[in-house]
Amino acid sequence: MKSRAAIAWEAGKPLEITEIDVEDPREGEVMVRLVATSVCHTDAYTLSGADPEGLFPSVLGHEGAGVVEAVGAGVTSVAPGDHVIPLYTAECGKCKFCLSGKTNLCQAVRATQGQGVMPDGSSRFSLNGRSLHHYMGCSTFSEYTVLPEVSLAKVSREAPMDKICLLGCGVTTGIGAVFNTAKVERGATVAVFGLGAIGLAVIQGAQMAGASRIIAIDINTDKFDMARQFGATDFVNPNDYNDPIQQVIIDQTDGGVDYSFECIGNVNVMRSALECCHKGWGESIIIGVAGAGEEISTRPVQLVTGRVWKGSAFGGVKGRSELPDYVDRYMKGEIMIDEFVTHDMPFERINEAFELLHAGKSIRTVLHY
Ligand code: NAD
Ligand code: AHE
Ligand code: ZN
Ligand code: ZN
Repeated sequence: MKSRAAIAWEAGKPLEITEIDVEDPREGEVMVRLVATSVCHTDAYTLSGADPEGLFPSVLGHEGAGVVEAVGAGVTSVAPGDHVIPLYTAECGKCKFCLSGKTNLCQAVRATQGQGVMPDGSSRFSLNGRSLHHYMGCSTFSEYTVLPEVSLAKVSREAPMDKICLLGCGVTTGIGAVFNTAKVERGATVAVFGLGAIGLAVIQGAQMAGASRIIAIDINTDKFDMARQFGATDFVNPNDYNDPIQQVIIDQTDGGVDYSFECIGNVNVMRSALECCHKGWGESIIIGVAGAGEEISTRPVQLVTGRVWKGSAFGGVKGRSELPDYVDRYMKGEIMIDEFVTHDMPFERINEAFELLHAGKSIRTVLHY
């Protein structure tokens, strides 16, 4: 199969739009025709060269939606014509992780996924005979892609793909982190660091959970209007203060917030996010992804005195069993997605989508195949 795709040849370089070859799905695999994809900051992070798992050349992209084109032997849960959302967090339902009831981090295909190949160790992508790596088990920056069956959520055919593609990462990650990881309760106070799609989705989740105060924090004040739309009640630009931002939040909240979320990927901000939590019970959730070699630190007394540091991947959501319901809730008007889409473009303009994200001018750019 020939497919339009954007190739990441090397770190820090724009993607090249070209036609690649995509092999048929093998046993347990599914070929999907993407209808829409968006660019998440994690794609930009990997393209920057900071991702220790980053491989080149590769076909990036992990926030998409499409239609099943063909299935390999033994595939039973989806069929051609089904509408699907690719999952970078698979759900096999059988591994130790899936059976634990404690995590969404299925490990069935995680090792090979990190090596940029399918579970059998080979790639389905090539250009002029040269093999290209897969990315996060999804590679949504190709019109046709191949995924393991366990990496697909089958969703309603009624839902617009150019919106529900955002449930493949950003929107689900933020809302899920609020409900599954932090378990924010009614009346709680919340601080959100970073107001991209992830931070805004956390704000949406916090409002749904009934938080009494939602403090939106960003150095780009253009993001505040959008944060207000999603339910933020307070707005803080750290650059307006001489004190460390954790002290500013502590002063504004009678000792600190009940929950904080780091949605940037900055290890210094992760520390601030922990330390602005209330003594005795405050919980800080790391969502942002930091580069190779970066480490977090704080004084142990911060934890000894009751603050809790947690992390969240894909919002703790089990994609195959839970994502169809997220789609249905969007269709019923219970989850806002449209508001995240600040730009729509043909797929060929994908490099502009990266530029807008880096410039802080977009929340999500949806690319149409
Ligand atoms: P984004 O670039 O759209 O948003 C980041 C925001 O942080 C921007 O508004 C920016 O102005 C702000 N920011 C940057 N430095 C800041 C600082 N020092 N203080 C306050 N604000 C600052 O990114 P996004 O797509 O929303 O992704 C956010 C992070 O979440 C990234 O690190 C991404 O890799 C990560 N992510 C993690 C998961 C997961 O499952 N854990 C899922 C998706 C994305
Ligand atoms: N490859 C990176 C890890 C990046 C990371 O933490 N990814 C998140 C999803 S980001 C989506 O935008 C995740 O799901 N992590 C769980 C996992 O298994 O990687 C690195 O630093 O090695
Ligand atoms: Zn993402
Ligand atoms: Zn599993």
